Amino acid sequence: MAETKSTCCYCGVGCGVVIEHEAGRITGVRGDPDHPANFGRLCTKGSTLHLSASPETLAARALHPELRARRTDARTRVSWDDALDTAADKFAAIIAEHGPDAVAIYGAGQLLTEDYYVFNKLMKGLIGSNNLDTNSRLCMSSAVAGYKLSLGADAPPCSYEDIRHTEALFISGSNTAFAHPIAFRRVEDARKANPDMKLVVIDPRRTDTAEAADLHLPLIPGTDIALYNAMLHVMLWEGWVNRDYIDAHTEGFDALKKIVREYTPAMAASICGLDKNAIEQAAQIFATSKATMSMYCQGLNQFSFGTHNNSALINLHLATGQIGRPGAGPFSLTGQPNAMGGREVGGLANLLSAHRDMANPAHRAEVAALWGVDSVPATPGKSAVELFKALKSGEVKAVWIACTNPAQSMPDQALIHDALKTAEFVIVQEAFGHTETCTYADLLLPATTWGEKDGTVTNSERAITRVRAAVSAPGEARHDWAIVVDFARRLGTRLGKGALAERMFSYASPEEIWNEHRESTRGRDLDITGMSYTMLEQAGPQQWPFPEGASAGKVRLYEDGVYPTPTGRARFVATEHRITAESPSAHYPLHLNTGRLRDQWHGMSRTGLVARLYSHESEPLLHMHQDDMERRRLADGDLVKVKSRRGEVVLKIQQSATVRPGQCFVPMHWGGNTMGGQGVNVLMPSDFDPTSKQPELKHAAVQVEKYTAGKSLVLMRRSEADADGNLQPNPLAVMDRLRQWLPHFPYASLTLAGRNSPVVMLKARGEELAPELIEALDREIALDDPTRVLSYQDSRKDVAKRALVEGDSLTAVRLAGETKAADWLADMMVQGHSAAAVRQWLLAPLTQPPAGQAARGKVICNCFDVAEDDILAAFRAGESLDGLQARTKCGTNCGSCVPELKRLRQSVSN
Ligand SMILES: Nc1nc2c(c(=O)[nH]1)N[C@H]1C(S)=C(S)[C@@H](COP(=O)(O)OP(=O)(O)OC[C@H]3O[C@@H](n4cnc5c(=O)[nH]c(N)nc54)[C@H](O)[C@@H]3O)O[C@H]1N2
Ligand SMILES: Nc1nc2c(c(=O)[nH]1)N[C@H]1C(S)=C(S)[C@@H](COP(=O)(O)OP(=O)(O)OC[C@H]3O[C@@H](n4cnc5c(=O)[nH]c(N)nc54)[C@H](O)[C@@H]3O)O[C@H]1N2
Ligand code: SF4
Ligand SMILES: [Mo]
Repeated sequence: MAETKSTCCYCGVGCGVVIEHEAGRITGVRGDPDHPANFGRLCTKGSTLHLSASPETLAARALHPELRARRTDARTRVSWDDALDTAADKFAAIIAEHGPDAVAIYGAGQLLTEDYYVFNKLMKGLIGSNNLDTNSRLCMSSAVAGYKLSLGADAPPCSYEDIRHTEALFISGSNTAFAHPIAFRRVEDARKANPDMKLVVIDPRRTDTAEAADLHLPLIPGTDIALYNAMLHVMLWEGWVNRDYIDAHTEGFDALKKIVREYTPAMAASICGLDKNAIEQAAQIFATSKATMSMYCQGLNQFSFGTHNNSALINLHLATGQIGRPGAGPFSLTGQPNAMGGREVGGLANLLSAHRDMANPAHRAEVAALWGVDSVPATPGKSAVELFKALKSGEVKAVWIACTNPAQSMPDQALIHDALKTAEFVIVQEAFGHTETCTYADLLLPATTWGEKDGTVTNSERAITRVRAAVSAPGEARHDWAIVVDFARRLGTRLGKGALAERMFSYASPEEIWNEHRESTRGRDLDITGMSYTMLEQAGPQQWPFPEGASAGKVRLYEDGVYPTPTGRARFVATEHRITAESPSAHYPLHLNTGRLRDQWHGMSRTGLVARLYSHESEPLLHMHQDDMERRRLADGDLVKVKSRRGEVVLKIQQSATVRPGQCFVPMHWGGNTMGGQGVNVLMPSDFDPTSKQPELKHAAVQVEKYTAGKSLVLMRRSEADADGNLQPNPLAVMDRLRQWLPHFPYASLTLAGRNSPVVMLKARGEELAPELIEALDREIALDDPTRVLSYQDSRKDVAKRALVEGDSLTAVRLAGETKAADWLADMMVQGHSAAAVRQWLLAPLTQPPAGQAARGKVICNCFDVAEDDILAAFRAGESLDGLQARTKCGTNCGSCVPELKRLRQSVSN
């Protein structure tokens, strides 16, 4: 067995991993004990990375270039030469006829810095347009704009180490326990070491993060600015602001002071739906603790006033001098593993390389000189939402989408699907071939991914880490940077800039690209000229800035109180409360909030391949408060139609104490590949912040009503490992086949269950279930041979069951009509109960699970497979948390479920 050190490809914590591999196959993964982001720890997602690269996942990979000859044709396999020649021909023709702004690139914060760098250089340097945007627009652009507006540069001033030094931690709009779990492990450690440390959580939901807090402020969505302004009001009134700091290091305080005069705690309490005392208490903790730090994420960024959400919070740090010291400062948590790297190379439609300013002619000249071109364009390109609107209107004709899945993740999905249908030419560069966006690819380019790639990423705390390949590329997949370089040379020839393109894209390795990027940072705030690949390999990750001659990177910024603004002073921003793009109305009475699940990553192209990652929340669910459910006569597990002004989805409802009455929550992960319709993002508005252009993905006004139309259908197929350890049938191939049928149903949910012998599960509801439809679906899961299957049918009672028994195992089941026993049956299959145990049930008119038997419920501890029902039963029987952990080991490995275990323990003692 060999080992290769690399970085986790999920969140911006940026944990180091050791990839174990043998004979060209990834066999295991563990945390890198030497990596400063995680010191050996990994969360549920990181610790299952090897399962997302197991042999059967090849069925989900894009392995060969595929091209559609005409818009109406199916794609066929082509050579790389044909693929890239066609792409270059198309781009060149469109540029010749309509100009460089008629093409665009839409990338991602999951590309490596080297990939990003060449994409950016291709668009802004060779093609001569700024139409390069990325999914960071949906993610970090308000944080970027907020930092620049308030502090002068896009640089998070803190480090993870500050968590240990802080006396008061404000977590706002971040469910750190789920979304940055290893950072949250540090918060837990810090509180253990310092029991006086205060944790204040600002989130409309009572998340596991909020549950852990000393003070939780469950504000009405979109009201953060009112809250922070009121906190400043209290600080002024009580004399808690730091006058010396304000005078010495900031500007603009008086204008803000005038505004916050209006924001009395009473006024904010009514805007935010909070208790006035809680606002005063929060202000006191923030201002009077020795070191206050805030960590924040999408709950601030994803609003049409996201930039001011960020600045309003930073205002508090400036007013109290809680910045530039150990344990103090505004720490924006980065979402994706390399959104930071993207920001460094200038990978957005309004940014230039190395934090240069597009509007500044001197900066543009510097970049042009670095790249050896005459000039780079001055007008910002189209940001994400604008880009898809322009594709729809025909203003932009061709788009190259890489490493992101906009047909799932963008708001207003109807617009996105229309845009992709209308576009003249769509290139999708993807590692996995089954995403919603791949459906629209005229040209599909297979890319390598985690475990196969080589380069660097930067995490939330400005630390640059190496990403390394453990195995070679599968099929004909190629590295993202290499595809770009190959394309750029071909395009150059067609644009009559062949020699220039050869010069600009002469790289033979990612290191050569990185060295050029490094040079671009010389003298800038993020100067990394003191680093090298060799250093990163030998000494491990390094934080920027790290200029040539320095002996180490900077742990903390602005310690001297000097800011990268023209005056050297940080700026107070005059922030005012604004209303969300949509307000609840009589017709759409509920606030809809969206966010992350603990064990899934975005559109699930990778986590969705790993059965156990569904066990924490097994299907698309709308979380709603009991009062709102009662008012609508809804019971747990009912189907509901959720409707906004743009679209609707049908999914199951789950009663939840985490949301307040009047609000509901849906995880952002479910797209048209895992549910009926176009996924949850059909509901969300595409209104965006005027400065950051980040859309309001955290809020829509919706109505919710019970959905009863049609008849239910459930299909389940179990897989088992054969003698060689290969799953038969390959569950991912089964899923792929079933996926084709999702559009037939208003309600559908396609998921995996179990662990080592996974079960593919399709739940659906259709207007009518035509016998031909059921027959066709039966065929997909081997239920079509009447001599091999057990059947029971009673059409009067609306019961139809069919099952396949292989050996002693129940391996496939289809229920039509009454499907109440589906979860129990799935459990029986997952746990490998013998077919005999359910034979009698199958062959009788029974529709409910047998008395006393029910589905096992959600799995809390993924490492040791411990379910909620068992945990609650143990607590009710008087077992302590320590006792439970000693007996079942739950929560003792990755620790991701510890906050939830504590919450369950608490719920039983209450
Ligand atoms: N498990 C998992 N982890 C991930 C990811 C993933 O897909 N899965 N994705 C990564 C990425 S790219 C990102 S950007 C991060 C996102 O990380 P987070 O931003 O922490 O995650 P979210 O769940 O999107 O949203 C955070 C919280 O914002 C709250 N919120 C909603 N409205 C408001 C509001 O008006 N004010 C305040 N104060 N809070 C509000 C929501 O209730 C939610 O709990 O996660 C990263 N980590
Ligand atoms: N409602 C709602 N919507 C949201 C959000 C929300 O909170 N609420 N959050 C938003 C945020 S913060 C984000 S970051 C976005 C994320 O949205 P997306 O960017 O669409 O998310 P992913 O599913 O991670 O897409 C990455 C794609 O790249 C592919 N891939 C993986 N590795 C590689 C590689 O090495 N090369 C290439 N070429 N492809 C690769 C993956 O298979 C996957 O399909 O979603 C946004 N959408
Ligand atoms: S916290 Fe989890 S998902 Fe994020 S980098 Fe670490 S292991 Fe990966
Ligand atoms: Mo993100």
